[in-house]
Amino acid sequence: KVTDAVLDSEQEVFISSMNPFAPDAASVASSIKYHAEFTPLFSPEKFELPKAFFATAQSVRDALIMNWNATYEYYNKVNVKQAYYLSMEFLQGRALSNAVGNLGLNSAYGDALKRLGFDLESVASQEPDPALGNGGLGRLASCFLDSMATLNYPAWGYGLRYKYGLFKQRITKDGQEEAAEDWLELSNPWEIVRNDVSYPIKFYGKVVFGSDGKKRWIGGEDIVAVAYDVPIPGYKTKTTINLRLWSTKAPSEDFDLSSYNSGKHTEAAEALFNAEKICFVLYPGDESTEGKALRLKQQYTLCSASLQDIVARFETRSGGNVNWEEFPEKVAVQMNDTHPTLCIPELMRILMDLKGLSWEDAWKITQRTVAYTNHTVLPEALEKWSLELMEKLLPRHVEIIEKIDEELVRTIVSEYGTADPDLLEEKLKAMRILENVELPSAFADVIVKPVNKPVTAKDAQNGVKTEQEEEKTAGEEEEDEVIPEPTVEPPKMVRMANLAVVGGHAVNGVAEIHSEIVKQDVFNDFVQLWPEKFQNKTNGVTPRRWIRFCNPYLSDIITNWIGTEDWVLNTEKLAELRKFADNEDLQSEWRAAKKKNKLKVVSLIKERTGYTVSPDAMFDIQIKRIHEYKRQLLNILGIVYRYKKMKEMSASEREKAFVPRVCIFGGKAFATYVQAKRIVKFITDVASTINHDPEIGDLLKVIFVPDYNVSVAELLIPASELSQHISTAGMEASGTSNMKFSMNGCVLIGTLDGANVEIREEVGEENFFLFGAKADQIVNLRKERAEGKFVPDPTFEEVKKFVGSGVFGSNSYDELIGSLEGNEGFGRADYFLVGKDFPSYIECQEKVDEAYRDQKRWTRMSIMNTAGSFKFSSDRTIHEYAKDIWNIKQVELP
Ligand code: T68
Repeated sequence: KVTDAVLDSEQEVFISSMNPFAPDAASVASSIKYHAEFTPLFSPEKFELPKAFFATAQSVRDALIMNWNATYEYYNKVNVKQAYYLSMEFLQGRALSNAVGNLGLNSAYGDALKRLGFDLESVASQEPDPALGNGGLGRLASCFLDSMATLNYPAWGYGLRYKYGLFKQRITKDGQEEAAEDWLELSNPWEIVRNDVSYPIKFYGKVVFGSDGKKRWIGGEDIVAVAYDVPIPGYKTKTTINLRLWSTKAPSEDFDLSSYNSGKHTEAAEALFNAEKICFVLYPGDESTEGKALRLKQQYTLCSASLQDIVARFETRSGGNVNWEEFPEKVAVQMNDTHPTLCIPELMRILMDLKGLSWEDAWKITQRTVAYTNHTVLPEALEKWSLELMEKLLPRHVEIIEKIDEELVRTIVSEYGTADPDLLEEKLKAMRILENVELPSAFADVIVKPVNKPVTAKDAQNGVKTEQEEEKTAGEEEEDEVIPEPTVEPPKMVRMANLAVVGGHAVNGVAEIHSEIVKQDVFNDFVQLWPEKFQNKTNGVTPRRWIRFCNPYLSDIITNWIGTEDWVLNTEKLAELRKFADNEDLQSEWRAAKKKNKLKVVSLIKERTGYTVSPDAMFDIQIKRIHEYKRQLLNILGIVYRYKKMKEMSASEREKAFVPRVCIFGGKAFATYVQAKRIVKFITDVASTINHDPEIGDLLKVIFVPDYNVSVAELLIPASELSQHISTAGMEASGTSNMKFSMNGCVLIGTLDGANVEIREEVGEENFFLFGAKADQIVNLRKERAEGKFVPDPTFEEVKKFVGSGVFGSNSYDELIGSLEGNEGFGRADYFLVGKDFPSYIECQEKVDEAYRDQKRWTRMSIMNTAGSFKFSSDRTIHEYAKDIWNIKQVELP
């Protein structure tokens, strides 16, 4: 009889005989050759780079799978509490170097590939960059997975397997163009298709009472979610956790064979297409109703498949002895922003309708299980769904949401009473989950005043704003003249953030200042009710990918000077560099490493843009999504100002006055975000004029690196000397690239926003270039602008005029520059306060030049940044989530 013990011991023998920590180059080479031979993807005669990549990846995957199985088995055996990180985005970046590095197999794989006539770096660069995310939120999720595995936390990621990642960006003479990112074209060597792990997902249909008197959701459209598993190795540990991505397909019986045979091929396959299209793209356009429905289907698929899977695992591990009250002691679900908020009604539905629990029990369990992370305070980014759409697509969930809303109204009424109707009305308006929806009938006569202000037909056509939004943007637009008749009903909406706050046991922001704004502004009314729910968890990034692997030159220097490589796991050790900050030997090694990284970027720029830049100039970088609040426009206008000043000087004056700079931009603009696309176009126009101006030469170059992604960041960040984090104060929740830059010895220029505030505290204010208005001044500044009290600085007027003079081509940039005008013109009257911050930005940039001229001082600043960046490891962040929110313990595999 094969017992568990026999299985365990056999497995252990098997694992240790194939110890992934100790294979030599010869056995690795034979494993690569084996996979090359049996990889059916390429022609058998040739063994070229793409094939070398796939064969190497498959060989690494063997090692991963052993650890991954062992990890899963062990968690099953000890039945630990597990955390599940649900995210619509995981921005993983390439996996090969990361896996080889985490397994400690760099030299084995390096040597093996050398024997086969390749080098590891070129092989690794063959890997397509999986872009299943668009920016900070998705990359954070991936950094978290690395830390969870490294720290031996029992935790998994759940996401969607999009067929096409975030679009590929091309830069043409017209600006940004988007093309499909077919990252799966040659297949994904890291994933394991789990046809044995699939769940039914339902849309539409109706709710009926079953014979037992319980609600049932029946009919509608059925699809199937299939699991694709991606093993996630930790650094120097056997723990290998799982990222489970769902793909969608139609149930096999949905293929209409008789239609197909009668020649109606398209109709026969309609159900197939309908199911598969859910996972076609990340962020399908959602202007149309179909687009909105598709996005909602994506979110529901993630929530439903993941929760069915989690519940099934809980039941299995309970071994026929299920006690639902224990569910929150075995499961923690973290919702990465509001996109997975449907977890709340879905878990309620599963517990009540499928497992027979009462509302009260299901609600207690749900609340204790789920927690929510907020990543934005921008009102337009707080998700809302049309109630009408949701009712059609998810009728049972809407019933549950209505009941949650009703319970919330009960709580609010009992907290605030009815004595002050204005106060009660205000609270209900701010806190209810359902917006523009009458009060539940039980409360119909509690409130005398109508809860929702009627809007005019004209408003409705223009897209109705809530009062909350109206307050936020007050002063930006002239009040619309109120036309009395006819009035229409404002759209009924479901506010996902409110649902997430009500349904979860913890709500966290992602940097100290952001969590304060969340508490004092966005969710202030909820804080008064449940102060204990609100927390801060300052973001972090993995030091493995973001120093150790992307910057081997700097890593070796750090290890030599600190005397150990432990800093990769205990970043506090980086602080020891402080005592060598003025040491001339360290300084010259430090500069040499930076230079080597800059040389790599010189090649990248040549290859991607055709421009030649000097590695001796200062590399000044801003890479992030293109967004008005991130203020790439402030940066480029600063460059325009610098260029104008240069043109007014003689050659020798110019050289004395300015430090040579290569100003590098990278980032994608959302395809329908017109103003962001104008910014891209403007940057590339300015670049083209300046880069071709023979008078300027190497003194100033402007580069827009097309198709920015994780792999490009891994090259640019180590090479950067100055990095820009210049958002309008209060608008960037945290930022995480600021952390990566600081770790890699870049000096930051930035506003007091997001994690900049904490970075500056850690690295020292003398090692950070600060400028701009503070978050608590912004509201007043906007008001002043609106009232016409703002007097723009002459430098700002000068630069706008210069742009208008046509130096950068025939384009007028009216809409772009017009958006910066004070009180009239194109829309938002410099809502992001570019004009207000311009003079202090320019002044600060002069200080940057001055500091850079003194290379000793600059290198000291650079070292102090790396030394002071230790707090920003995602290991620290994950420990905090594990302790304060998930209540999970580290479990080391035997
Ligand atoms: C980012 N948010 C924050 N959102 O902007 C950034 N939003 O400050 C923070 O550091 C980071 O999250 C991690 O906390 C995003 O990246 C999105 O990408 C997004 C996507 C869909 C809808 C709304």
